[in-house]
Amino acid sequence: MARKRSPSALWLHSHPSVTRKMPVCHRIFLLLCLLQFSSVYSDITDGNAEHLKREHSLIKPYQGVGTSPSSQWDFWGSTLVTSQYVRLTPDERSKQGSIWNTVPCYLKDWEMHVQFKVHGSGKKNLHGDGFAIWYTKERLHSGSVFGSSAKFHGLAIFIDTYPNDEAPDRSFPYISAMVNNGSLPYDHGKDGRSSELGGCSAEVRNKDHDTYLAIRYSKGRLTIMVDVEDRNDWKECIDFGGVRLPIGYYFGASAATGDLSDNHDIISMKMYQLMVEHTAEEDNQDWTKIEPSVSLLKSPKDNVDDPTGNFRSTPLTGWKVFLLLLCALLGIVVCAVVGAVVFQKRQERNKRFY
Ligand SMILES: [Ca+2]
Repeated sequence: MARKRSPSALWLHSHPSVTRKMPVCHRIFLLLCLLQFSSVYSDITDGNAEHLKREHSLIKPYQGVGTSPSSQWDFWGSTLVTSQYVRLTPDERSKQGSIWNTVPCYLKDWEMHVQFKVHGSGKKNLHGDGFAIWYTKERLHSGSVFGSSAKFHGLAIFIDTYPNDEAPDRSFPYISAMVNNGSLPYDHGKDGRSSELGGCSAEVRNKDHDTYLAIRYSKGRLTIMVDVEDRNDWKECIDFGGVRLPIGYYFGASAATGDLSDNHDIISMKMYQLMVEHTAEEDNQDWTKIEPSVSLLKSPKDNVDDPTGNFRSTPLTGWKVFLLLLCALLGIVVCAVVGAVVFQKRQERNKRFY
């Protein structure tokens, strides 16, 4: 029953009601089974082990949320925090709201699981606009992109429920990702199509069951998965290599309504650290100074055999320099030998003429 591509610990965290009802011996058995699964899972994912980071997580009953200096999350605009959900916007026109982690995230490899609920009275396409999950330099900046700032630095995941651009090849709701260094505009009229990394359609509205989104960032690879069909199964939405994001940015969520509206509720945001080994070279970089960017030289599929796509442009390592020098030296030797032979033959020819 464990969620596909989700480790055992996460599953226990996200389904506490299941374990609560079990006798102790069954719980131990389940834990052992899941630990076994976890070790298999670890093998699949290069030894990753996940840990919940509470300082970056938003969990019921949201005790760390508020305006006090010690709070780990604060909020803005129409956001309403209850004991059961964080409502970014109500099902009313022209609302904007957001919630932001006050603690900057210094994890190099992470996975964020978001449980959300988008619901409202609007039928067919008469609802909007959607919500966004952010990992950005800026926090609590109101703006025109799903209730947050348009000129952001970092990563945005948009869960866009309203098709502004009535393109026939795309069905809504549509989930997309965008990486920005503050210079790219988000084109609402085109639903951000020109600046997106990729995306997928997902039926996320008015579901009776729980709906989830997972964002994984590890070694320059951004993967977004959705679980909205009540199958306890992650479905891949976006998988993109060559994504560079710094550490020290903030997680947040925001939503907006316009002429059309919806309730945009966040039930939880759970942040897990991924235990991934980095090379000494990667570790020696100043990760706070990385500029958010995406290498578009390779398609995501090409990056499969190169998990360190993030560091493709780093300086050459020692053995690569040695190989290059060796090649250069061999080239010089070959040229010298050929030159000598040609010179000698010419000399012989000249001697014959005299
Ligand atoms: Ca839209």
